[in-house]
Amino acid sequence: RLALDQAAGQGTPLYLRLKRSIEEAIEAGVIRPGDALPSERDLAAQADISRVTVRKAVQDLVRSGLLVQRRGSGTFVAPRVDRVEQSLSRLTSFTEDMARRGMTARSRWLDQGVYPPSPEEMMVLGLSSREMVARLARLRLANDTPLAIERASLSASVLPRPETVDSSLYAELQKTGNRPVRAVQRISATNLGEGDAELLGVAPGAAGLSIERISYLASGRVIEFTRSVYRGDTYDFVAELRLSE
Ligand code: 16G
Repeated sequence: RLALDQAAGQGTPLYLRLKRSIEEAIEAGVIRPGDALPSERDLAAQADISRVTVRKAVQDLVRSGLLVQRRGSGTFVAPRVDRVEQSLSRLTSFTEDMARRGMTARSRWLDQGVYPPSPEEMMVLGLSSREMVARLARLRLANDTPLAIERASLSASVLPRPETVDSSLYAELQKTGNRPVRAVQRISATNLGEGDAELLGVAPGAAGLSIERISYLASGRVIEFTRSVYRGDTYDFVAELRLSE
């Protein structure tokens, strides 16, 4: 049961007082990350205020990222994630990175198909307009927490049936001797658009890291072109720097 915050002065607007009590309930662990919030109607009845006031408080908390709304299923306390530290000097796969931390990598597939290449894919992967490209787009989760959206493109000659990749792309490439041995990665700041934010369970406009990876085989041939967005609130990329001789 949520009551209006009593500590706040009587002059404090009702929606701010409700907001404060929801924040306190989360801080105190009364409602935990992942828990559903009572419905707008129930909250209004419990606190004896109007639904408009409840909506305003809830919207504010969604905007600040403390609550998340999932279309059709309601409002939830945003999952809390410890920050993950990722080395920038080793060429590893998401599955390996998570396993090393004792977490299970999971994927929700968004696309697994073969398409005619875009001009950019032709250029980066060195494809002609007659060749095809395999695209693998997925939401990547650690245990059950979404961390990133990855959109990979590979020549379809290397991966003719992308729908057969079920958990690890690099493990699949390894089988055919096509696992990359070198990659160039570009990281830039971004604000998450509505669609990506919803998939990642954060507020629209939240900070993200946009990452482009181009991976190479030992022969120098480009094998993978991947564009990803990582949640800015969960990832730290770490690199070791040395004084050059
Ligand atoms: C990493 C790579 C991604 C690669 C994936 C393979 C970054 C930014 N991206 O997430 O380019 O496709 O690993 O992981 O590090 P998988 O073998 O688990 O599918």
